[in-house]
Amino acid sequence: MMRKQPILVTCGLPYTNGPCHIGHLRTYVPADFYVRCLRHMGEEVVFICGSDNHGTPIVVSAEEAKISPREMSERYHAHFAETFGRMMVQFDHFGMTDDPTNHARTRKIVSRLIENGHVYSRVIQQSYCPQCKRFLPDRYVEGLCPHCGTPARGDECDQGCGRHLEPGEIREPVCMVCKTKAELRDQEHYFFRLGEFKDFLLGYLENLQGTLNARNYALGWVREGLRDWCITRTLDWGVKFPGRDDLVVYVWVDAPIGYISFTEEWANEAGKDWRDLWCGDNRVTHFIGGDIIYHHCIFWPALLKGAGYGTPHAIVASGMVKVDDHKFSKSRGYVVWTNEDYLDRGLPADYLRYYLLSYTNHTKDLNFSWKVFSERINNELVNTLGNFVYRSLYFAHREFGGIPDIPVRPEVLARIKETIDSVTRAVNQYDFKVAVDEMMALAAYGNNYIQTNAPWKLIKTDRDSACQVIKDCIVLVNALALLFEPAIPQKSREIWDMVGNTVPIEKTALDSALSDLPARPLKAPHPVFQKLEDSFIREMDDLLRKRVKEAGERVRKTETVSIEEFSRLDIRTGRIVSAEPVPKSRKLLALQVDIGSEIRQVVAGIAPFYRPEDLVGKNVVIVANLQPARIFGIESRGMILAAGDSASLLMPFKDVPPGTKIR
Ligand code: B3M
Ligand code: ZN
Repeated sequence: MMRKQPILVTCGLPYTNGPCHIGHLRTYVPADFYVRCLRHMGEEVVFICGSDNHGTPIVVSAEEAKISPREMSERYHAHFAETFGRMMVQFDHFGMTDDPTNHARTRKIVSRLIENGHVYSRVIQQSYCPQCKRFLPDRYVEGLCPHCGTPARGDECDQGCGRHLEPGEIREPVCMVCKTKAELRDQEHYFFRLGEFKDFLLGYLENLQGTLNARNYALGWVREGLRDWCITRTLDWGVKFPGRDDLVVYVWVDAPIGYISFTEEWANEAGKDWRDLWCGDNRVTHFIGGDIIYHHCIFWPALLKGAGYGTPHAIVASGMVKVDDHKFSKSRGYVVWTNEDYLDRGLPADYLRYYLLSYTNHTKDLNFSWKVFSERINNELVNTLGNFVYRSLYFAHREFGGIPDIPVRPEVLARIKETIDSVTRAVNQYDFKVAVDEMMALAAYGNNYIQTNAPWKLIKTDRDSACQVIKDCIVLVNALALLFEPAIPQKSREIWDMVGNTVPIEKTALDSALSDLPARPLKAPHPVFQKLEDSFIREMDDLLRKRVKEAGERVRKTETVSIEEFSRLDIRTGRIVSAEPVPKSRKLLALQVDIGSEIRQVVAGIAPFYRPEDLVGKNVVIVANLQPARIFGIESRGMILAAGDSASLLMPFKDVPPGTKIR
């Protein structure tokens, strides 16, 4: 029989311009879980990742920090390598896209694309800042999405429809650095004939393995039609475009090529050939975030195909992260930092791994809240799994000095086999939640088994039966350690050691949990899982809330509105014709206001501060096109402007007729 190739698993490459957060972990933890599962299932797996060092986000951050992009990249590269280690996400190699291997591989692939006729040059109009005197690639420019009108950055409508934007497409471009209105200037750029790959992609995507969201989104986009893709940028930082020292390739060209380069680097170290993993009918499996499906399912396979390389076997795309039910956002404070907020506070990596894996299915949105986090950990890891493990081991040690000498009951092994089978099935379908839930269901079975058989009572009347129950429980504990290892590697290993195993847990096949355990003495066990205290969780929750509040204040201070946005407000002067208290309300007055074109009814919360008769005849300022609202059953169509807690009414300095526009 021909040996199958090793499976190559990769994770999307983190940009080296900011620290690791829960959004990163949403993809890396499941990938690491998958790799560990496959290894227990007897597969040979190579697990590769690296940092993404190019592109404007890094140049912009480096400029702000007054260091070179390379320095910035090395700093965050080291940070990610260390943080992944702390989270037990263990890559076989973690490279850098700015290292020589990737420069060489990228230039080779791009040259091959040129030779094969897939690249052409064209003069296009690109945003240029007359103030900074430079072209504005990607994140250097901000404006409005040409598709949906949402504020967007140069290469991506990240707040709106999520579409990739080509150079020159963004509307109302503004320089991100100095906020000057950008001009359009001619410049020669290179394009990849993506449109020619339509039929190839339709066929490829039909057979693409992985999660359905990746395949289906990509198929939809390909059917909508593909435009040629600009693959150069006017920038110093990056991989030089072959033959043009003034241009670099777009970061989304050399970043995925990093997957190949890092495999090369790993292979050189390990004495292997990278081609065995990439060529022909490969088993390359990319784990990515749901926001970069386009890049991985369309650009990337087309590039590989055009350059004569094998194409990926599977794309596994995760759902996005929410924090406290809000869209994940660093600038708005809805973020959990892996080190600062979590690991540095002494929280176990395994707890967060468990939460990330079991909260929801891999392709759905995952919500993080400290409250739900602590409930899940306390109920499941501490009370179900932890309790069962500790009670079993404690009893075995106290009554029998270790694993008792009696064969395990066959129905217990059969129950373990059921779990192994369903876990295997779920993992093969990238259904990591189902896999982890099956594991926890076995722990619940164990808990129930020990509870109903109550060996602590049984021992007084029937020592042999108690011995049997305890033996069964220890076999279950051992199986649980092995099964749970991919999810909670550190805790599992502690349990594994307490059961007296000497073979390393990572090197043990899942099927070994189907055999009985030999009798052996055990040391006294200790509880492996510690409960999360309410007071601690409240503290974490307060911290998050405080951060969101501060971020809100910061955003309000720095957020600007354009003159166009401002002019959408119809603000004008008005003269109060009458004022009446609103029945049953202590705060409200119903005002009739002459706004020039008509008399408007406006409800205002100013009753505590003014006597109605003092208001009549006064000139005020009103927002006339506010959406109408019903307040205490009375229609209010507009808003009177007032300052501060005592509602000091804004009034025109000089007398002007009602309806005068405020500008
Ligand atoms: N550096 C990060 C992202 O957009 C980006 C991934 C590259 S994967 C080749 O999620
Ligand atoms: Zn858009």
